[in-house]
Amino acid sequence: MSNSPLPKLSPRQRASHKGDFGRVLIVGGSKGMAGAVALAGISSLRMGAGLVRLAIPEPIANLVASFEPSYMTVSLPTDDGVRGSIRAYHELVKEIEWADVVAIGPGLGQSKDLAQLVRWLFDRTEKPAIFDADALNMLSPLDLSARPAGPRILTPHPGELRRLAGKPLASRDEQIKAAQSIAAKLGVIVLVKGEGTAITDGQTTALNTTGNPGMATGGSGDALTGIIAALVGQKLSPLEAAILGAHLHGLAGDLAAAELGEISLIASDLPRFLPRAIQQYQ
Ligand code: NPW
Ligand code: AMP
Ligand code: MG
Repeated sequence: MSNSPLPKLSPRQRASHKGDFGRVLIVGGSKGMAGAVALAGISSLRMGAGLVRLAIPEPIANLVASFEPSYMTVSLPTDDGVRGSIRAYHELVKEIEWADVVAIGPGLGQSKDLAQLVRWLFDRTEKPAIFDADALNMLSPLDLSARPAGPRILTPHPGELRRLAGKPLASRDEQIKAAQSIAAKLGVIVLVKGEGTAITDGQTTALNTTGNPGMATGGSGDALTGIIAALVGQKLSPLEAAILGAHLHGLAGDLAAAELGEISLIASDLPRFLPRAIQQYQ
């Protein structure tokens, strides 16, 4: 394990504009899980993304748009069969062309058609992409025979990692070894969540030191996805983005817990406290 100094974010040039800070596309959301994709989007904006667009299913599009005026939304046809999926695929290709970085998974739900979309995105897009939550479940068990076409960050919690690996991983040590093996074989970054989140590219493994059990609450991980996407959009390498993202996400959680207590901390507190975490880190 190695813990090098934290990656730096360059100060903004006075004449910079939103196009300089990354176009982030987040694909997720489903009926009953509209909040997950919104949390990812808000967190991405708070982490400095220049533009954030959420690609969400038609039936929840207005609801998600109403949560926050600062992100954009595009509604995807629902995947009620092959036809819906093909239309969704075409829509998504257009959006990916627009984006500098894609994140997929928060609140996405699972279906056969969606699984095809996720698989295609993982294998084929050359854009950097973050895979979380249901997107990871739909890649499980992970095929380790071919490397993806672009940079990838996978952010499983231990349950998702177990599904990815396709076998039980009882100890933290086993989890980290499995993550290192996946990272080395596929040339990807794997971030294993939990107390002491581990981030590995297969060669080096960093352990995060921020965060607290108050963050064991629904939606915490969805915020992390948005944060990491924003950092990739601001041109950190995937490994740097995952390391700094985990640090700032945990620090936001620590600042929130100091004010609100671990018991009352909820996921939407994370983007609210993220600005203070960023200021403290800088
Ligand atoms: P067990 O019980 O050990 O067998 P899931 P999720 C395991 C969305 N959300 N250590 C554990 O399995 C997400 O974005 C939406 C060990 C547990 O039963 C996803 O799209 C929200 N095991 C979707 O919900 C807020 C662990 O996995 C199972 C573990 C499902 O995501 C909530 C649960 O994991 C949520 O984020 C650990 N640390 N953690 C919203 N507001 O819209 C989990 N497990 O089945 O992958 O469910 O993580 O809730
Ligand atoms: P998820 O399960 O996807 O919602 O992700 C939960 C997030 O909260 C991850 O970033 C975890 O690292 C963090 N988290 C959950 N429990 C703890 C804990 N006990 N200590 C530190 N961080 C935690
Ligand atoms: Mg999660």
